[in-house]
Amino acid sequence: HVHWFTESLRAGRPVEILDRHTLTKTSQIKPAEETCSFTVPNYACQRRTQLHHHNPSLSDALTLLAENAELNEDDGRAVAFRRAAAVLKALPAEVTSVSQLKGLPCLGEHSLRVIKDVLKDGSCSEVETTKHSQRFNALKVLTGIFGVGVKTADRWIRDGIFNLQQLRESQTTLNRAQQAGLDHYEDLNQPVTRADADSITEIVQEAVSSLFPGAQVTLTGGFRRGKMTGHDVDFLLTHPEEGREEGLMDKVVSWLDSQGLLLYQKTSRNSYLESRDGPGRPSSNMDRFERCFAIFKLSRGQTSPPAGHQWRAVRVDLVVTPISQFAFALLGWTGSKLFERELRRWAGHEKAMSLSSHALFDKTQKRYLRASSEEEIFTHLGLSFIPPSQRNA
Ligand code: DCT
Ligand code: MG
Repeated sequence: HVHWFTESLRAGRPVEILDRHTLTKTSQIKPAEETCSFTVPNYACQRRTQLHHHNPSLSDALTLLAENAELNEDDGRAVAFRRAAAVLKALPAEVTSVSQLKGLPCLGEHSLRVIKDVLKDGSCSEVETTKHSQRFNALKVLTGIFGVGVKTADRWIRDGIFNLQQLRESQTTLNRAQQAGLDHYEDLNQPVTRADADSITEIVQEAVSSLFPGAQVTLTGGFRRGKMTGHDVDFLLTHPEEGREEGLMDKVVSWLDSQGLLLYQKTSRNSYLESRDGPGRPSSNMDRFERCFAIFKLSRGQTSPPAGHQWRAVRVDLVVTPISQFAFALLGWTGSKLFERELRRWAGHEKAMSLSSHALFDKTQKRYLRASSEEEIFTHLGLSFIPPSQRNA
């Protein structure tokens, strides 16, 4: 066919299987060096990003530098690396040469240098040095303790504490969360499996439907995006009748506790009030979110604990939302973190709107835009709907 096609062209014979559109496109293809082989929209929320993509070695290198920047509280640099990694995750094929990246958004000089090194040598010296640095590893171990943030970890390092043993031997006072985090460190740093997430969903579902008939449990976070493992399990609880969700958290947490299922829990009455916290006029909507950070005790039968153990600890987040805010909470809690950040940036910069896990406010019209599904929120934002499995930016 190809032979017949080229011969026909050479002979000036009409080639009927190609329409004019196709011919025009073919004739406009430039040599590989001059053209940008890939095109990608600017914002991660305009792109489809699958869990599995074509450039893991490049995105891993950039993600490690992002992580290091986060651990050193350099937010600007962290976001720049995260955005660069996300662009690579969205490409339809493996990158083999930096020239293919010309014209792509979010790839700064620094990120391009890292990409060039990895393409050339299979690794990047800055990444390797970081990966083996004492500070990076100490920050990772210490912030890996539930309840410990970068500020605390940094203070401990300055006091000469670089690992768990040194922390245990020191006289450092720990709060209740940190003590639980240290007690269950090994378990909490083992990936939570999809099977664990399903067992916990069953437990929470059972508790909710027996205590609050009609109330709904939705698995969010990474598992909703199709991840097979996670660092925790995230749930949204709601009731189809506005206001009926009140009191749900206390009852569910008390029940879980009475069953011996909680190793730790802290519930915060996260009182979001549109009238007070919102960017616009007061509204009649006076709802609040409640959140519970918990550590579940999953027994054998509910999970596969480590050899010789009867149970394992798993981090679980429970969030209660009124039904009027459910779609916003669902969108906000599904992630990924970068996808969420990009949604908010898009809303603010491109649409003069303000998006949160509670609401969407249109600054031009000076009013809240209501939505009862994620699809409606994407429509309000002028974006094509991206399903959860493609929000893995
Ligand atoms: N989230 C966010 N911004 C944050 C923290 C969280 O937008 N600073 C949202 C996005 C994801 C969701 O909350 C749940 O958070 P995590 O559990 O930290 O993320 P995850 O994607 O579920 O990751 P993992 O699979 O490791 O639990
Ligand atoms: Mg999660």
